[in-house]
Amino acid sequence: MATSDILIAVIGVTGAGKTSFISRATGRQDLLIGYDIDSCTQQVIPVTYSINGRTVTLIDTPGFDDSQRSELSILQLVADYMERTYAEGKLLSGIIMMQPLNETRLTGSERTRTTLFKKLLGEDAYQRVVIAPTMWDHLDDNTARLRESQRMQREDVWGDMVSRGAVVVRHSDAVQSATDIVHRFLAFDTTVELLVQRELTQNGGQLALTSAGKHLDQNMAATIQKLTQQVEQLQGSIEAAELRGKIAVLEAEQRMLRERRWWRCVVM
Ligand SMILES: Nc1nc2c(ncn2[C@@H]2O[C@H](COP(=O)(O)OP(=O)(O)OP(=O)(O)O)[C@@H](O)[C@H]2O)c(=O)[nH]1
Ligand SMILES: [Mg+2]
Repeated sequence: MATSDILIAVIGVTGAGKTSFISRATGRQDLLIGYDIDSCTQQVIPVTYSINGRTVTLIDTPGFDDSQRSELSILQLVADYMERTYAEGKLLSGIIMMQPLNETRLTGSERTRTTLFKKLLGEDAYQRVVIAPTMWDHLDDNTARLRESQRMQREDVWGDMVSRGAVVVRHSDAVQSATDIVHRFLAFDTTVELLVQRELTQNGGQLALTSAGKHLDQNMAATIQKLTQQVEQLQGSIEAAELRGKIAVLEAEQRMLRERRWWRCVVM
């Protein structure tokens, strides 16, 4: 679809620097940026501004790995917003996927989250993805390069995205860096559909039947299984009781994902 307005989704784990990036790009000082370990952005928030007479909207999203809300509620928020805007004919020009590089190792949680993002986007959208590593300002250049190339070489991280056209562009937390990244999308005069948008439209809005929903379901099942094994080993202890509580919460969420087709978060 041809477009004059530019719509860009900004996704990434909590604390990746999504809201800071949008603040740098737009000059907005009133956006809620996190200064402690708790995740900050709680809603999908579109921030609109103008570049050379063109309307640009950067869509801020709550980060997964949220310290206050479940992955399900965040996925539902993002999926709802994408489904609703898709139905209104507001399609994306592209996606900025932010990833902090400050972890010493490539963690299982980063790989799982990256897979969830890929399931949301779908392979056809990779050519419109800018992967923006952040938090490398405290690293020496060699370390930053090493962490980037490790992720680019692995198919289960950025490798498959890069081979299908995604580009990796470091963001330095500076205005110029944010502006340069946004300007990349101005060159596109067509839009892109996300896999989750197509799937939700085709299946009548059932998140559980989307690729991202199925991936989350599998993750929850694997976590429940792991916790159940731990409970068996810790029988009778206080820790076992705590783990049983976690299992009960996860099982309830899994039921919610599978059964409550009508369950929706309200997005203003
Ligand atoms: N060193 C460094 N700090 C950054 C960078 N970008 C953001 N920060 C800091 O990281 C913290 C989290 O930034 P946010 O912009 O709130 O992160 P977010 O991705 O919006 O997080 P959620 O809203 O929780 O999903 C803030 O203290 C920022 O000042 C960066 O590139 N380098
Ligand atoms: Mg934020």
